[in-house]
Amino acid sequence: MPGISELRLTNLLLGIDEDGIATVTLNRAAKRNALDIQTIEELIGVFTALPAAGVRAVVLRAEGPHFCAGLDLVEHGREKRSPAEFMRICLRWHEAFNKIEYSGLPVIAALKGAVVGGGLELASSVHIRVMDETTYFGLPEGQRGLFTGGGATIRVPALIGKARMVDMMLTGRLYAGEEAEAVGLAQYRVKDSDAKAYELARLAAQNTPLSNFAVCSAISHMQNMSGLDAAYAEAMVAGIVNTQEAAQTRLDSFARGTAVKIKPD
Ligand code: 1HE
Repeated sequence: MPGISELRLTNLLLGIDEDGIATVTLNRAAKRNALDIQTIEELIGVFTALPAAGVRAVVLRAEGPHFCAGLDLVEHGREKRSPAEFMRICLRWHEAFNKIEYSGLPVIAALKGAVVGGGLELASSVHIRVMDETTYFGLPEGQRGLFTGGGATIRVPALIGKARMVDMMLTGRLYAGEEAEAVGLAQYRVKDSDAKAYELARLAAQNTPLSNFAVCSAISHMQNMSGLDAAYAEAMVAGIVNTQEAAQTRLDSFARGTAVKIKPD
């Protein structure tokens, strides 16, 4: 498994600051950050290496005015892929987006402009989505003679429900602004999505890494289980997380009355 320093990136930019906040930037603005196979392979490499690199939270952002225009339609049209070839490509997309969702690291996406098709599939794999006033969401696959292949059929209904996803794909309906936030496509709607994403990443980074690992992997795994199995798995995870050494100072400070109280401002 290549470490961070061995990654050769052309379509992504990667930085890690002194607080362990990583920034992954989609860097194909001239192509509206369309996802070609090179970008997918780079996402797999980056999100494989980040958990082992002492990172505490990740901001996923984009260069240019659009977050991501989805599948690279030009590459796809040019390559004239067979069904088997495209199925294998979809499996690489799943690998990339599963690496994000199950990474154990909080991944916060700073959205803007188009978040469409595969761009929405990518955005729906992160843990917190922050949109700005330019952000809009769509699934134009139906209009392009295509179908989703990067996990949208699982993740998008989990956010907004099956009926809304079907409508988006059949009619090309776009969601933006207050409506997009209200249906659940983003948890935050702000003026500057980059700034808010970093603020949230810094907050999440204050939690113990083991708690964040559980939040950013166990909850997703549990959604795939029966209720009975999920409850059992929850008890197992809590057994490990809630007895961790790193929590002791936090418990002690609560007992002394010096811990922060959980109240609205
Ligand atoms: C692209 C792509 C792309 C732009 N693949 N090259 N996704 C879509 O159906 C969305 C397609 N894109 C658009 O509708 C528009 O480009 C945008 C609304 C996102 C932006 O519009 P605009 O006017 O700012 O840019 P543009 O002039 O359309 O595009 C600028 C360049 O980016 C241009 O290349 P150039 O070499 O002519 O300058 C475009 O060709 C290129 N570009 N979007 C390739 N998507 C696993 S299955 C998933 C299935 C899907 O994702 S379907 C959804 C596909």
